[in-house]
Amino acid sequence: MKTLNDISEQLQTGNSDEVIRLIGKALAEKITPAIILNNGLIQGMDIIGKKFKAGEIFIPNVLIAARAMNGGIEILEPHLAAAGVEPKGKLLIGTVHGDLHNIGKTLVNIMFKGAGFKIVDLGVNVPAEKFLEAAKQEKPDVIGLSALLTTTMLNMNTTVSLLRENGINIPIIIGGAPTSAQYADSIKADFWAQTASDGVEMVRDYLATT
Ligand code: B12
Repeated sequence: MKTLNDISEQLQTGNSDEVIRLIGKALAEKITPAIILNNGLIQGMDIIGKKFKAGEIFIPNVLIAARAMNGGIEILEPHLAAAGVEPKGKLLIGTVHGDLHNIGKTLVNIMFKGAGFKIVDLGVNVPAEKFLEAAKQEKPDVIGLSALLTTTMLNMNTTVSLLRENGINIPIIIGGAPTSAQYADSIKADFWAQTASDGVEMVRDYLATT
């Protein structure tokens, strides 16, 4: 549908004003909010994720597309709520204790939000206890841990152990430059993703089969 394609394209170029105008147009054309979200905004963000993964575009492109996505979601949110559209899942995420890097985590949030997830972001330098408390309170579908330092990545181990010892069996995905699939296995995290888009694909596939 033309208006939905236009939304996807304008999102990819980061044209927030056009995205917002086109959402209004789509609503006036009686396209449902869920279709606007899935076939316009999320579709556009999916393409951005794939291009980023392929190295065809870079972080600034992702960030401007994300800004347009956020603007679009803001306009669409009341219509989605009124139509009773449920988020695809909830991601609880944070950068582990001792670590202040947040750019990678922000990209992970953007990609998950783009895939229709609700995000609960605990920020940076997050102690294991805070993850535990939030996991109990928020009951997310997946928990994401980020670390960029070889020293702080050890705190992923502490966090996973504390969550498991306290009976939290929610799937955990870890990521960040020094981490690896082997490391994820060794600390009994459920998933490891090299990039934000890989993470979305893994979690989406996993939740679709449960
Ligand atoms: C920017 C940066 C900083 C900024 C952070 C600003 C911010 N707001 O985030 C500042 C200046 C604060 C900083 C500080 C430090 N930094 Co620094 N920093 C970097 C740098 C240049 C870029 C990191 C980055 O943002 N990359 C871009 C993002 C998009 O990539 P990413 O984080 O890897 O995330 C991607 C994936 O890994 C994945 N991902 C990440 N997290 C997660 C989580 C999940 C769940 C999933 C699924 C995926 C995922 O998805 C992302 C997108 O695909 C790197 C070098 C580098 N090239 O990586 C050094 C680097 C990480 N820093 C380093 C160091 C040593 C430090 C300091 C200790 C320096 C110092 N002596 O003070 C401090 C530590 C501060 C602290 N306690 O955390 C070292 C780490 C070495 C090591 N292996 O331990 C690096 C590698 C530089 C180097 N070569 O020495 N740093």
